[in-house]
Amino acid sequence: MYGGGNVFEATKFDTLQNEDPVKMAEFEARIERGEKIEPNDWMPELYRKQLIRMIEQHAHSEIIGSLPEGTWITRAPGFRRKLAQMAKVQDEVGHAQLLYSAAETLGKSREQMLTDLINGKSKYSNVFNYPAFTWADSNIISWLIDAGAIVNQLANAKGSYGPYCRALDRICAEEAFHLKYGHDAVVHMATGSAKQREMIQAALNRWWTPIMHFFGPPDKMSTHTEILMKWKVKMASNDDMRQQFLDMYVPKIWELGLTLPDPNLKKNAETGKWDYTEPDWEEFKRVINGDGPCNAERLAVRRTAEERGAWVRRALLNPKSKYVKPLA
Ligand code: FAQ
Repeated sequence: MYGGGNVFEATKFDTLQNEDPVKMAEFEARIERGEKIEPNDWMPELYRKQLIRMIEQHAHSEIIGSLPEGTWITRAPGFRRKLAQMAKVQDEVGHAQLLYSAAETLGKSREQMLTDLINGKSKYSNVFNYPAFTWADSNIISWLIDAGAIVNQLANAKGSYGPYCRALDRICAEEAFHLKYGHDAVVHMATGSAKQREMIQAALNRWWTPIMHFFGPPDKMSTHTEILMKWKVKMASNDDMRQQFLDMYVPKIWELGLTLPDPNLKKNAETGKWDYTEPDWEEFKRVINGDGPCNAERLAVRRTAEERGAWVRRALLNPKSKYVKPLA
């Protein structure tokens, strides 16, 4: 039943008992028929709050997610890779803009969302709280984190909330380039010198647990999946997305002669699903609640960016500023 567990210190919301049952039935019938819900349409408060929570976290993940790869722009090997890395990071920040706009249609201001991020009130993806020690770490992010993001986003782009789905469609188009870029970079290292192979293998070992965590807690521990799937916000459960990722990418990783740090990882012939060792969910819990290796550093960088950009926002909002054209 929705709202039961609080395993991961998940956000608690009110139930649906105050909603008008007639409107509620119409709303759910529309979703059942596959119609899109648009910002001015009637929606239960819980749908609104859940969407704000999820889209906002997604937007934060994009801007915070640009930080580990961003630090590699100046150190990327060669001018071509520097340019590509810069373009990718710029795209991720652009995705955040699209997502903040989608979340704003539900009534929460961008300022409030950013305030909640830098005060540590809002979550963002676990993976971006880990360091990118080497260029190989950056490549693993570009390939496999983007791959995970695409599995999630392609599914959810077919969901029920119009503005979020349209943002996801645009994001997926760009992510497809990121995936090729990341794959190319990993292939380059995996087929390079012994040192390059060693670096990419070490990075893969470091990132495997965070990647397994990326799709969220196992379904039996997930707080929001039931209601989000009922309302077609999430189009597959956490475990199903994780399985889909394993299906698509484990063979590609093995093809490169790389190994994965889980001796139990194998496709089960009977179930058709991947067996794996449960990643440490206590670690996941700590990381998403602020106590990962880089949480403090990531938020400090974001805070500095807010402070440094404050004068631009002030100038834009000042009607007397010579940089601001009055609205026609
Ligand atoms: N990290 O009940 P559930 C990217 C939290 S974009 C942190 O299962 P839900 C692009 C969850 O919020 C990556 N927290 O939650 C890129 C909840 O806490 P709350 C981001 C997590 O919502 C690539 C609690 O645990 N993508 O990478 C995580 O049903 C490369 C209970 O969990 C999205 O945000 C996690 N991994 O399912 C950028 C996609 N998992 O909020 C740069 C949209 C769970 O109650 C470089 N979001 N939690 O306090 C979703 O699809 C869903 O929100 C899930 C989680 C699947 C992430």
